[in-house]
Amino acid sequence: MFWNTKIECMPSEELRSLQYRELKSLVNNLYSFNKFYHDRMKAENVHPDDIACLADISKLPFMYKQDLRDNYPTNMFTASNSEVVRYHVSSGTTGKPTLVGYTRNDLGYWTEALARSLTSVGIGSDDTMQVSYGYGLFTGGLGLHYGAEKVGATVLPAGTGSTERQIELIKDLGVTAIACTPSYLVHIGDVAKKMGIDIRRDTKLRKAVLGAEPWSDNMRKHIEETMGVRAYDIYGTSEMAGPMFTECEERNGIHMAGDIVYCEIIDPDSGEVLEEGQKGELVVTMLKKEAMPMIRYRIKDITSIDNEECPCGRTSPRISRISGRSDDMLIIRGINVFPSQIEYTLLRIPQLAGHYMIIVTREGALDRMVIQVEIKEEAFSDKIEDMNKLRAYVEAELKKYLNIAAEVELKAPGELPRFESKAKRVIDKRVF
Ligand code: DLL
Repeated sequence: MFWNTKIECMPSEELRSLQYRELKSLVNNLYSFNKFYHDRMKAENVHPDDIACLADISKLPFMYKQDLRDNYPTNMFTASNSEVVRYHVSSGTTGKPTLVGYTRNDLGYWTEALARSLTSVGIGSDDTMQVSYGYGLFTGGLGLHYGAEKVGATVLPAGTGSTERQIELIKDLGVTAIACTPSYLVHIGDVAKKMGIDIRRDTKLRKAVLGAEPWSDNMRKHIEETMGVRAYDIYGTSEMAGPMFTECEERNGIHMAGDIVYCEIIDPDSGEVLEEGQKGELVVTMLKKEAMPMIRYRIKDITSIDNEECPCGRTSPRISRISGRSDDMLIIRGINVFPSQIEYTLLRIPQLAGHYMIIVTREGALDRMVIQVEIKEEAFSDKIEDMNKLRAYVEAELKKYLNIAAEVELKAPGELPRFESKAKRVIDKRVF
């Protein structure tokens, strides 16, 4: 099912020439009318005339989150206050927040992107969709709300929190689809079980649109097997607009609508553009943004790109699931490891539940990593030797697949923190 067949299935050649035209006019406009972009291009000795084909985009300078911070709140805006109709604010972990502004058209194509995405996973007017992302400054709630309304779904704006009430609503209102973080859905599953509600048997919930944090294929399997819900990955960042793009039914990568965004993958160290299929840092150019343009914005998420037409018929490039952020990568005694790889390895082990924490400390010159992970109710045993055996097995698996020595602490069901919005599973206490 397509929302906008003409664009979604546009022949690749045509799509690329559309992208080039959009890029060219964007660069011309910004060079002429925007001080930030003009100065940045001048400093790098690039002129709009140097952009003679799509690949020439690599001549343009990168943009960084720091640019948004330095120009906080509105110095990078290219629309006047009377044209801006919405703000969202991303809190971030350090420094000033970043402010994102939207014109009416910006809200329009954001919603269009979500309408295409939801349609591609089979969510439409027959669905009742519970939006359990945060509403407010975070983009998740309002973004999915508008997208779901656009496709005609009945929207339940649940937001985060009051989990028991959310579960009652899922049951009472016949909710068929939910949008939330993967970690929150796992929590919903656990709480439902405690309430004596079997999501698969007692509710109509069948689809979940999960994102805003990295999650692994094994987390997907865990969710699908325990709850009977088909889970789809949704991706986006507040600088792009918010949540925007999902996998289709094929689930072989996230479709990055080519008329809205142009994606590149670069080597994080050298900044060189990498070949299709190679893993690196995602760089996006938003082709339609009005209030706050983004050219070659370095998101820092690690992924790869696939330009092959998808069996679903869509021609937009696809990115592989995000393996983490380049700045979230842990270096433990010289070995690079992403938290999502740890998750993947843990959730291969059937006795373990989807709740874990990674704690890194430094003792003397040595890094120490402790992984706390909950055991499933049915796998929990009072016998110390059983638990020791399982612990040793988990440690050996981590060593085998990731080549890291980690100490594992097994936790009883319910012992570790639960997250309603983005999970914060890594505590790195090292001082660099
Ligand atoms: O998290 C937007 C969003 C809301 C996406 C709801 C999906 C669903 P930010 O708060 O700006 O925006 O955070 C963006 O979150 O750079 C990634 O590191 C991470 N992220 C978002 N979606 C995924 C995903 C929203 N599907 C940052 N897989 C991004 C992995 C994700 N990481």
